[in-house]
Amino acid sequence: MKQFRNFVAGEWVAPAGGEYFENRNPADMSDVVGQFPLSGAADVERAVESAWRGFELWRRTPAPARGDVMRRIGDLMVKRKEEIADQMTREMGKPLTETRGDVQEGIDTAYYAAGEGRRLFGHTVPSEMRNKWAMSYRRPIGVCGIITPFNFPMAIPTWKMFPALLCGNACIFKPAEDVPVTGHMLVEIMLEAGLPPEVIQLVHGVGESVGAAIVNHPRIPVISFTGSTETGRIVGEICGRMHKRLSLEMGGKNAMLVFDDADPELAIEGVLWGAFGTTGQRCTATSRLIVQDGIHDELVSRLIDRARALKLGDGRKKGTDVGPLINQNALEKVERYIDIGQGEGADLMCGGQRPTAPGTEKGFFFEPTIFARVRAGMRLEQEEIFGPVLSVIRFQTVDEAFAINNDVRYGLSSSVYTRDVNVAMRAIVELDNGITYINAPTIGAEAHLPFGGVKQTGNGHREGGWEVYEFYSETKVGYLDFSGALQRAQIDNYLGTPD
Ligand code: UN1
Repeated sequence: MKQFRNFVAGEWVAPAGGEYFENRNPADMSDVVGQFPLSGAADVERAVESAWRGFELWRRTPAPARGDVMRRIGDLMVKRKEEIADQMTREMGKPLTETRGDVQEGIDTAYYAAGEGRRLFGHTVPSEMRNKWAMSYRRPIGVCGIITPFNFPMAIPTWKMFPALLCGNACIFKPAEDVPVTGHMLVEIMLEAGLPPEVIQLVHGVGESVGAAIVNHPRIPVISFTGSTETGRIVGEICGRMHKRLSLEMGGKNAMLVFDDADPELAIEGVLWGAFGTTGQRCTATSRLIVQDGIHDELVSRLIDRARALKLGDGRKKGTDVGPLINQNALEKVERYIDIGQGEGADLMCGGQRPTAPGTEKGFFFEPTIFARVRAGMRLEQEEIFGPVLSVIRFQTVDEAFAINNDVRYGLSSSVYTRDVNVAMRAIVELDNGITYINAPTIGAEAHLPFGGVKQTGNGHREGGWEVYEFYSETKVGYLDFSGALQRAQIDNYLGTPD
């Protein structure tokens, strides 16, 4: 069986403690993908030492040259797209169409970063004084700790690392322990593209040891974390105490609002993709379907038929619509919510159990599940499940629908199906989410726009687009006085002072 290594201090190395964990295929637990380092604080320590050396070199590399490395990374990802998608499906479970999309999101992010190497704009602004200029530019910060989840094994690490690197920082990367192969391939590609070795450090392992060592390390001033709101809160507390710069991307309880005037077929296609794509394991997944009275019964009955017809199975096999959940814990969590929903009096319309179809017995499969007659305020309607479970809620008026959407502690994405432009525009303005889609599902953010949510989904930062470059750099201001005289800001009356 293949034994993988960390990449620390410029070489592929075994973990200091010599321990390994197994990575298995969630669609077939008898398939072992490989053994990966179960690293600890000593490995992180070596990585930090080396990353600061890498930083000293990399920060002096001009941004356009750093951008060239990003472009070559993108080119290599294009070349290896099929191979990466195949291995990603093997370790993570989602169908190949989705893992190809995940790699594509990384490619898009690489090329965006390549272009940013020739922008990375600062400002030149007028000074209060004559013969004086004022300008700002962007400086790198240092070593960034990058802690990523299992559900987008390529896209999310690239969202974080490519902007961090383009800005001139070094990265210590801990991929989720469920998806270490994709992380390994990404680092291989970065090195082949010409990234100086000490600029990237890959430390495999679990959150409790490697993640905690990164977050608590005094010489890692920047942390970017995507994961649960519960873990994010702990990370936030530590980073707050240690004065670290932190970007958090956490839970969601995203809703699709369907109004009576919507095209029902379009809405059904959208909700099937939003709720059951990636087996519901996206922070952007549609977990609430809020439907207006007039269209409710027809929409729900057609939707149930369509959900029942989705084909569960190995994501590497043709015809599979929905793959497995990531692991036993995820499966048990979904099962708990089936009990919770039934206990709260919601109607289980389809799914609600593990499938019995041949080919699903060795993996963490769960049937696409729909609950109807869910009422706002139920736990089923409020809490993130991260699985293929959709709750349907009925509404009468626009105000009521908007209030239900907004009355959760999360605020990542929302989606509205209507032909009424006034309702659509009101939704963009009034829904408390980082992203609102009109006539499209809650998933599918594009790499060149800011991605993130309000309330307990995040902490105010965005990934993607132009905004993420602010997070990974520090603004420095330069004043240049070429008057040859002492000019005093705020003191001299520049309007009335004669030459
Ligand atoms: C996530 O679920 O953490 O918008 C990210 C989307 C994808 C990214 C999801 N582009 O659904």
